[in-house]
Amino acid sequence: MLTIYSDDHRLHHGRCELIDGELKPCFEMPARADYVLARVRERALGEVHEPHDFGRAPIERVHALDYLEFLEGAWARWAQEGVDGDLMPYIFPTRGLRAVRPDHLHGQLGYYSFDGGAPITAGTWQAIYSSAQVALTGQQAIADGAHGAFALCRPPGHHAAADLMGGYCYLNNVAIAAQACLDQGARRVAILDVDYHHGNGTQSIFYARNDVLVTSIHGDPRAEFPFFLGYADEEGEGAGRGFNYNLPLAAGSDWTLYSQALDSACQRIAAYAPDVVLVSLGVDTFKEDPISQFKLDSPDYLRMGARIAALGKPTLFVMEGGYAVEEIGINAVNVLEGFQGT
Ligand code: OKP
Ligand code: ZN
Repeated sequence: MLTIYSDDHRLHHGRCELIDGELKPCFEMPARADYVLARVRERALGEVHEPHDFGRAPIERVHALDYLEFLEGAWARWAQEGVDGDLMPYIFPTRGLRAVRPDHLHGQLGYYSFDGGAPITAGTWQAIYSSAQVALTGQQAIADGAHGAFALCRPPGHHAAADLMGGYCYLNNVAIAAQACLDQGARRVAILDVDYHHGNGTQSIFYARNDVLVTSIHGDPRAEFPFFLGYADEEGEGAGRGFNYNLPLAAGSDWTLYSQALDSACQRIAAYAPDVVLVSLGVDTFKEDPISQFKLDSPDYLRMGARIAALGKPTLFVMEGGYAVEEIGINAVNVLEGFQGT
């Protein structure tokens, strides 16, 4: 299977995130992609290609122009203020405040964020732009006839909405790839999000649409980030009613429980009869993931890949989460090898 990878991910290296009242090193770090790429090579999964540059147009199909302009220009504005730290929001237009777009950098930062977990650094724009191009290049491989491809995206994307960053995400790579499939003639696209966290951004982007089925298995938002979306009763709206399928699971869920949810998601996807399947591949469901509460073990990821393969559809895997454990390489590549049956 072809892997798409860009070294540009290194240009995004946030210094810290707020954890338990302390600023600690970001879990979403460059080493994550290194682990995964090293495992791709160790297992000789296939060729590793640089992304093509498809420009901004396919990104603009998903994200608001003002949001993109803000992301691209934020660091230069911040640097003018002569401050040393990463750019992080500290106020948000929540209940009782107005969702206006102020002039001040920090007002706009809060306007375009849903949490404080997506720091902007000097290289963030280039890294997120390239991460989206990685997804688009994987999409092109599928459109050109590959049965499977792996977009080794970093930063991840599934929490990013049309004009909101958060949860380590800025541009929604899988949504950008899904839209590109449609723009090139696909009629129905299915997204299967197996990251431990609910993909609130992906859900929100396609919530009122029936040309993208969004299915997600994740930690129950009553007890897990992102808390404010991802419940089972969110089924889509308007034309999109019935085209969003959430499968929240309790903390401590192991493969026995997980595989039942995966079966349900795959049955829903099969009934949709999509032209293509896009997998938001987070491996933070691993039992030793430092920020997550599921109990999947490494061999379970082979089974996950095999179950996805049983759909029999062209499939693009888009890297999402999985944190600070060397096993993220083993687990991510196990899904791909399970898919290939190798
Ligand atoms: C991104 B992805 C703060 C914890 C915040 C954010 C998790 C983002 C996960 N103490 N956690 O879905 O893997
Ligand atoms: Zn996650």
